Amino acid sequence: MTKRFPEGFLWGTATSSFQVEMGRGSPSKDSDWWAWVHDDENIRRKIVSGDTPEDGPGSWELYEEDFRLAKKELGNNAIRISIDWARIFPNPTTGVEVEVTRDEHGDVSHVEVNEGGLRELQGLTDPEAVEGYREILQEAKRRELTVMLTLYHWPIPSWLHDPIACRDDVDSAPLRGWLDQRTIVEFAKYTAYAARAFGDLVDLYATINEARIVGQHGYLSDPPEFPPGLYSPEHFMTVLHHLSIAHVVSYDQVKRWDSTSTSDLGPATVGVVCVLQYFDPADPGNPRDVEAARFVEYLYNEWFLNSITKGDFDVNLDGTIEPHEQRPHMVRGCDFIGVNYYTRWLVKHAVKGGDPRFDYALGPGGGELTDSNWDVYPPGLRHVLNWAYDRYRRPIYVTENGITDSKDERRVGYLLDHLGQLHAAIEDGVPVLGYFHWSLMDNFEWSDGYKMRFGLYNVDRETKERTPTKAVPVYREIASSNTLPE
Ligand code: PNW
Repeated sequence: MTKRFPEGFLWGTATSSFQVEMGRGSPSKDSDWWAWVHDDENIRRKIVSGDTPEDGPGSWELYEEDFRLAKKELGNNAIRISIDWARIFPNPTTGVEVEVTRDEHGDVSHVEVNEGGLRELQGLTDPEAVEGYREILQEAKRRELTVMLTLYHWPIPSWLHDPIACRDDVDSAPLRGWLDQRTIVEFAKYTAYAARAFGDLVDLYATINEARIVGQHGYLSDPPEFPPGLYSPEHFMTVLHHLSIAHVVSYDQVKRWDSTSTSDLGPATVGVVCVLQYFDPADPGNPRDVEAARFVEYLYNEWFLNSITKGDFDVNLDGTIEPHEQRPHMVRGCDFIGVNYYTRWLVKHAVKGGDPRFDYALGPGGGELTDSNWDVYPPGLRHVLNWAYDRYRRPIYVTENGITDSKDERRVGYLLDHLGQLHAAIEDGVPVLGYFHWSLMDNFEWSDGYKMRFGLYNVDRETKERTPTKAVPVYREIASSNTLPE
């Protein structure tokens, strides 16, 4: 039977600014991620690959070509991109006065940005960056692509985070990024400004991309991987908690400062993007593995969504919400959940020597492995979609899903199998409204650099030429017919 998708289903691809923009035009150098991937010691210790984003696909200038591919070659009706906070505000916004409300726990609970503040912020932007993003977004609209804009897809300005100083001695580092609630206040200013400056061109906003990965790979990774390369359950929890608050305050800003409607989706639809994974115990017969897998699922898939949708801030991670952990005042909204799904992980008990609940290690599942050693497990997508809808009752977009496949042998199968599972989830009753494949083209895969090729199009590092992989005609057929082949 032909599998048809609901009318109006969004078909797209996803990218992020730091991963695709550079390579043509002015680079964005004033971020923690820039510092991290250029740091000699990180390169020497192989924490990062040594590849750098200035060799990227160059979308800062080649965006017209990208959107042409998306619309004409892939038959897509949507696109997910991000804007780079550090490019827009290379200099501090800390001097702009706003009213900050804190709750009885001392946490930021609201940031009030006024018209005067927005004018001041405007004066602090890099005008070339703002103009550049307006042109990019205008081009997407001209191509009649529904735009999902991610506000935070990982780099933060250098004036808020010195990841090298934090790596070397986090306690004495002055610029501590998401460990510090000052970053939340500045994020509120940036998102208020972005909603005002770009709102007439944006259909859907994602406040934050994968809070958990920012925490896990930055603060719970051994060996180090993402900035600032620490292993500390305590810092991990602080960062997750602060990213929850960052969602909350930025949700307020976008709702307040973007009142224009660009499509029949209505003004300012604001959600969040989470990576949800399928976790299994490495040995289902070993109670410690079973317990570890349960804890990891709670911590990695559930904690953040519970905080922003229910106000459940389970600070002590015991799975029950005591009165001081109930924070209904933090529930502002989350209009959709963006689900990034790639793989399944096996969880094994492994002693780390700190908080015993964090005594675990993750390994790939038992299926065939991709270039990144991630296991291909399509049923996990149907599982996490049902899981997210059962718990949170929000419309869902699959905001990322894709495979590293340098030989171009398995992307077609990966795509078809995952879309089959997505369709099954819709038949289960899950309101999935769109699918964004990661990624439109090969790009800068963070600490792994260019070796990991997620693109539907391969990119030549020198000429920037985009060459289709075998999945391009397949995805075009699906997107333009809104059906999955038999
Ligand atoms: C996502 N994991 O990150 C990001 O949103 C993208 O920027 C990135 O390029 C893409 O997925 C591919 O990695 C992830 O360890 C990073 O399971 C790590 C994991 C998952 C997603």
